[in-house]
Amino acid sequence: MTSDERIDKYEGPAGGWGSVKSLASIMVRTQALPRAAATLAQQNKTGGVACVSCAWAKPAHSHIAEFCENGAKATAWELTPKRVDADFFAQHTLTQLRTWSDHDLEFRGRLTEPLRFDAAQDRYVPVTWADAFADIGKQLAALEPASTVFYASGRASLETSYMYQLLARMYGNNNLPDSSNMCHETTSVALPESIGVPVGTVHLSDFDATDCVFFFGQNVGSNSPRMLHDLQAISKRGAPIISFNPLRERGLEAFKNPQSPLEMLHPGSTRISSQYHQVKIGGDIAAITGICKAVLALDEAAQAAGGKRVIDVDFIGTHTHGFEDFVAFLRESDWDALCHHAGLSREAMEAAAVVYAQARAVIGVYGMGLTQHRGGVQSVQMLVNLLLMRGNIGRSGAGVCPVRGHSNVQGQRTVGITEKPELAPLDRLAELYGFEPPRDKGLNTVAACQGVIKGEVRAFVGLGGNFLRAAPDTNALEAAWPSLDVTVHIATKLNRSHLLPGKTGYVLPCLGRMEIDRQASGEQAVSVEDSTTFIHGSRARAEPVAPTLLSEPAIVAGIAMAIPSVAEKGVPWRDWVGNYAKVRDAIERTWPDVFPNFNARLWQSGGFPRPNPARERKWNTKTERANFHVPRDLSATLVVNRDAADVLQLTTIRSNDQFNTTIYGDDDRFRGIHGTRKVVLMNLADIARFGLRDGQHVSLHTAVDDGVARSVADMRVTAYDIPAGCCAAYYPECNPLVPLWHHAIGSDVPAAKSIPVRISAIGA
Ligand SMILES: Nc1nc2c(c(=O)[nH]1)N[C@H]1C(S)=C(S)[C@@H](COP(=O)(O)OP(=O)(O)OC[C@H]3O[C@@H](n4cnc5c(=O)[nH]c(N)nc54)[C@H](O)[C@@H]3O)O[C@H]1N2
Ligand SMILES: Nc1nc2c(c(=O)[nH]1)N[C@H]1C(S)=C(S)[C@@H](COP(=O)(O)OP(=O)(O)OC[C@H]3O[C@@H](n4cnc5c(=O)[nH]c(N)nc54)[C@H](O)[C@@H]3O)O[C@H]1N2
Ligand SMILES: [Mo]
Repeated sequence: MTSDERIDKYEGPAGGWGSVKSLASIMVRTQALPRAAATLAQQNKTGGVACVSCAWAKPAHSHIAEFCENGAKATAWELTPKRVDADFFAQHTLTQLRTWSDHDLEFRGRLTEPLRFDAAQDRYVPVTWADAFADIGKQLAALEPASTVFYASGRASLETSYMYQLLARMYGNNNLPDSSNMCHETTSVALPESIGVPVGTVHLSDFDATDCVFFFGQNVGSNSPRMLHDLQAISKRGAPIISFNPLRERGLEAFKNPQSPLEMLHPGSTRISSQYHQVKIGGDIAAITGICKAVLALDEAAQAAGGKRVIDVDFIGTHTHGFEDFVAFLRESDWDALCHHAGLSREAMEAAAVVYAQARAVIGVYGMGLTQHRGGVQSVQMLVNLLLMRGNIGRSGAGVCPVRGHSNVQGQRTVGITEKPELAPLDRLAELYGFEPPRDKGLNTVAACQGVIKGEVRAFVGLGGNFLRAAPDTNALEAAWPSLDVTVHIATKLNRSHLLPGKTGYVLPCLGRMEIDRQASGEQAVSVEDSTTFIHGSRARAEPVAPTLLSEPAIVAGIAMAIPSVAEKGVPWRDWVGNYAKVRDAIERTWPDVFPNFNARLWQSGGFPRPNPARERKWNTKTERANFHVPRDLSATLVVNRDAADVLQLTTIRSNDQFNTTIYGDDDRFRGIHGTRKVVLMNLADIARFGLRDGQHVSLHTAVDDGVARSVADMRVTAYDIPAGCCAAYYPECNPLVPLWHHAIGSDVPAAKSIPVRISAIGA
C-alpha cells in the first residue's frame, strides 16, 4: 500500500461539501477554469450546452446551476487547455505510452493534430487533414465492406450519428455496434418484447407525480447525480424509495444538495431509500419473484376479506397477455429457493411487496445492475412483470425507467446507429438517397470482437470511445488488434485503444460538444436525446482548444467524400457540414413521425419528447398487449460453477472519480476508497473462509472451463459490506477477466456484473 492509499468508511451524504472539494480539485488539476465557467453557467439549460456526462433528463425549469459534481468534472476534463501535440508524440513511442495508465494518457490533455502511425518509428506523426482523408478513403475502398466496423460511443450528436450511419450503409455494411451493446442493449431487447418500445416510459413529470420508486442496480450518486434532486423531492414528500443493490451506495442512502446554500449550512441530509435490500449479485429475478408472489398473496387475502383487489384486474384483463402462466410460476416458486438466489429473507421481500401494494403509482428504475448479466433480459422483463401487476405502465407517476449511460447513446439508436437492419429505415434511406442499402445483419460489439480475433474484421473506425478497454477479454483482443489493416479513431483525448494501431493507423482529433463549432453558415448547434426520450438542442460556449480541430460532422463527411463509392452517391456532405440544420432536415425527412418540425422545436424548453406508444397503452408487441414473461432461471448469473465453494461472483463497478474508461483520479469518496483502484471488495466471512486478511494482495482468476487462463494480479483485499459469495472490483481494470462469450442471452451485452472468479494469494 502506498502512503496515500487509504480505505475508510464514508459517513457523509452524496453531494454535500465533499462534492465541492472534489470539484475544486479537478478544476485546479485540469486548469479548466476560466474556460469552463461560461459553459457551466449554461450547462443543461435550454439554449445552453447539454452535459457530456450522463443522459439524465434536463428539466424545463432549471435550477441556477443545473449541473452536478460529475457533470462539472466531465466539463473540466474536456475544456482543459492542456494539449498533446506533435512534440508530445515526437518524444514518446507507442511502446512507451502503452505502459501509461488510463488516467495519465487522458490527463496529458487534448489531441490537437491529425496523426498517422509510423511503424518504423513506432510513433504517431502529424499529417494534414487532406492527406489523412485521402489515405483513409483509399484504404477503406480497397477492403471488402463487410470486413470494416464503424463503432460509435454514445456521445456524438444526433447530427453526427445520422451522417455516420449513412456513411457505413453507403460504404456497404450495417456493422454499426455502439457502446449500447455493452450497456442498455438488454433494455432494447427486453422492453420491446414486454411493452413494445425499446426505451423507458417515464417522463420527468412522472417523478413529480409518483408515490413510490423501486430502484435496481443503478448508482445514482456517481452516475446520474442530477437525478438525486428528483429523488430528494420524492423522499421529502414522504414517498418511499425501495433500493436493491449488493452494495450500500451512498447516493441511495443520503443526499445533501451542494447547490442549496441553506442545506449546505445545515447539519444532516435527506434520507433517500426507505428500504435498502442488499440483494446477492444476480439475485434480482428471485427478489422480484418473491415480491410478486407476496403481492399475489396480499391480493388473495384482500379477496378473502371482501376488500379491494391488490392486483389491477381490469388492466391485466384489457392490456396484458400471459398472466395465467405468470401466476402459475409464482405459485410454484419456492420461498427457500427465492431466498437462496436473492440473498434476502422472505420478510424483506414481503415488506417491499406491502409498500408496492399500497402505492398508487410506482416507477421502476434500473441500471447496469440488471442489464449486464447473462440473465439480464429476463431481469428487466421481471421488473416489468412487477409493474404490470398493478397497471404501473402508461399512466401518470408510473412507468419503467432505464437510466441510460452516455449522454446521447439512446439518440444514436434513434437516428439509425444499429447493426440490426430491421431497426433501420432502409427503404426510406433507399428512397431518399437513391442507393440500395445493405440488408445483412451487421456486427454488434461481441461479434466485432470475435471478427477481429478470427481475422475476419480488417478495419475499425471509432467515433469516440475506448473500445479496447471497454470490451471484454482484453488480452485476446489486444493480441489480435495490431493485425488489423486499418484503424481510425475520431477522438478528443488519447487512450489505450489508440496505442495499438493497425498497419495503417490514424487518430483524428475533434471538437468536443462544449466547443464553439464555426462552419460556413456560422456557429452551429447540435442535438441529443436524454434517458426520458426528450430531444434537446446544445450550443457551445467555449473557444476550441486548438484551431486545427475539425468537428465530428466534418470528419465523418471528410471520410465519406474520400471513399469513391460513397462520394459518387451524391449526398450533399459539404452543405450539411456548412449548416447542421440541413442534417436535421434530413433526419426529419427520414423519420417524419419522430422529428416533425425538428429545427423549429430545437430550443423548446425542456426538450421535445419522441412518440412512445407504451405511454399511451398502445402495445406494439406480437400479441398487441403488454406481455408477462416467465423467467427461465431464478438467478441472472447463469454461470457455470456458480455454487462451487471456492468461487465468488465478481461485479465490476465504476468509482465516483471516473467516466467509463476515463479515470479522473484514484478516489472513490462515497465508498471510502482513496488513492487506489486495485481493490477487491469482499465480505469479511469470505476473507476469513479463504484464509486471507484485509489489505493482503491477491490475484483474481476467471472460474470457467474454456481452456483460457484469465487473471488480474495485485488486487488489495478490502473488507466491505457486500453479501457473502459476492465481490466487487473496478471496471475497466477487470475486463481481462470477462470471457467474450460470457454475455446476456438475447442482447449479447457482456455479463460484466457476474463473473465467476477464484482468488489466490500472491505467491501462493
Ligand atoms: N460519473 C459517471 N457517470 C456515468 C458513467 C461513469 O462512468 N461516471 N457512466 C455512464 C454510463 S455509459 C452508464 S451505462 C451509466 C452506468 O451507471 P450504473 O447503471 O449505475 O452502472 P455501474 O456503475 O456499473 O453500477 C451499477 C450498480 O449496480 C450495482 N450492482 C452490481 N451488480 C448488481 C446486481 O446483480 N443487482 C443489483 N440490483 N445491483 C447490482 C452496483 O453495486 C452499482 O451500484 O452511467 C453513466 N454515467
Ligand atoms: N467490465 C465492465 N466493462 C464495461 C462496463 C462495465 O460496467 N463493466 N460498462 C460498459 C458500458 S455501460 C459502456 S457505455 C462502455 C463504454 O465504452 P466507450 O464508450 O467506448 O468508452 P469511454 O470510456 O466512454 O470512451 C472514452 C473516450 O472517448 C473519447 N471521447 C470523449 N469525448 C468525445 C467526443 O466528444 N467525441 C469523440 N469523438 N470522442 C470523445 C475520448 O478519446 C475518451 O478517451 O464500457 C462498457 N464496459
Ligand atoms: Mo454505458
